[in-house]
Amino acid sequence: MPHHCGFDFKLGFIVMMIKKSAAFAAALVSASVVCAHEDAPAPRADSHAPIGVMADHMHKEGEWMFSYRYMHMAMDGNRDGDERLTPAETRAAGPFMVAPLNMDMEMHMLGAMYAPSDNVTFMVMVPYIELTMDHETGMGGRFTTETSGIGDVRLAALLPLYDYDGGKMHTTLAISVPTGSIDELGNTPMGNVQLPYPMQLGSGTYDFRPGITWSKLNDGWSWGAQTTATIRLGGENDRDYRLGNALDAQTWAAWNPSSAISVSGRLQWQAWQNVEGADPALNPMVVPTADPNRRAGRRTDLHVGVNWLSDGGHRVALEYGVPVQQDLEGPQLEVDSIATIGYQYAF
Ligand SMILES: [Cu+2]
Repeated sequence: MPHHCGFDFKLGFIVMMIKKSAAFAAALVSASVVCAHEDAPAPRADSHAPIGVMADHMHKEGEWMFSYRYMHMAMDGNRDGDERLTPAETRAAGPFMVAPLNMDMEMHMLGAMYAPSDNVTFMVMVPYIELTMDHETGMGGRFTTETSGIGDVRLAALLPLYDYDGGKMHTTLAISVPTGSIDELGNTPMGNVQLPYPMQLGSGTYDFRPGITWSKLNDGWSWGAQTTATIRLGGENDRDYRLGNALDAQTWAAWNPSSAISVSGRLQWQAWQNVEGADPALNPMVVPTADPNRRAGRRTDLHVGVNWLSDGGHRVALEYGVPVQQDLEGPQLEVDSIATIGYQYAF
């Protein structure tokens, strides 16, 4: 009997050791999986910025990421400076024959990221844009113009500047390629004519978009900040104009009650200049959107968002924002809301 017990004990011990080493092996495997991911030591929903932020993170060597975003910006009513204008006041400001009433901007954006090494992450973003604008003439007639198609494709390299103890900084060097059409026509009371600047799908110029991003993961929460410039390269585009340069600065904070969910707040400030030159096919006396000197503005938006991270590198995120300040060299249509939904898969 004692012998039997000893034998049982030995067998039990061996089984226990096998179980332990299996657990140890499993721990090693999961540790190496975690180490291979960009979010070492453990994946967190807030290791990516709110979904409205682009080029916010780098990847580790050999990692890929594919993403899809749907963005909707709703613009309703006109504004000059920070004063709201009725359609009649908008026409009187020129005077113009036509006032824009509202505009919907929808964008489907496909993105890919790949890191050939820890020292560079490449990114490509391809937008598909759908624009709709409603107008009112001085006689009270209404009409709608619509355009859709591929926008300007963006190519970027993200380069690390700093990575220590959850704090990271990288620079983004991006070029926007003029793949979007600037020859979009639409049916108006004046016939099938060239549409004004905000209804075109691209800039018509190569644009340099340098940026810097900071982020810091803390226990249970994180923050980040990013600033990006848009600099139109070369001279005018094929239609004898160039869109204004732009500057963007933003900061966000995210709270994660669990590693799978984070809730964020984000404040974004943007400023952009007027159009230089002019499309000779556009008459600025007709509608304010055709006037190159009524395009500039500054705006601050406040966004709230949610990121959800599942096992296997799938992320789903939502963000919704409204302007808290808007100053336009108008009359110009004012922004009322910005909504973004996105899906990201990293492996
Ligand atoms: Cu990524």
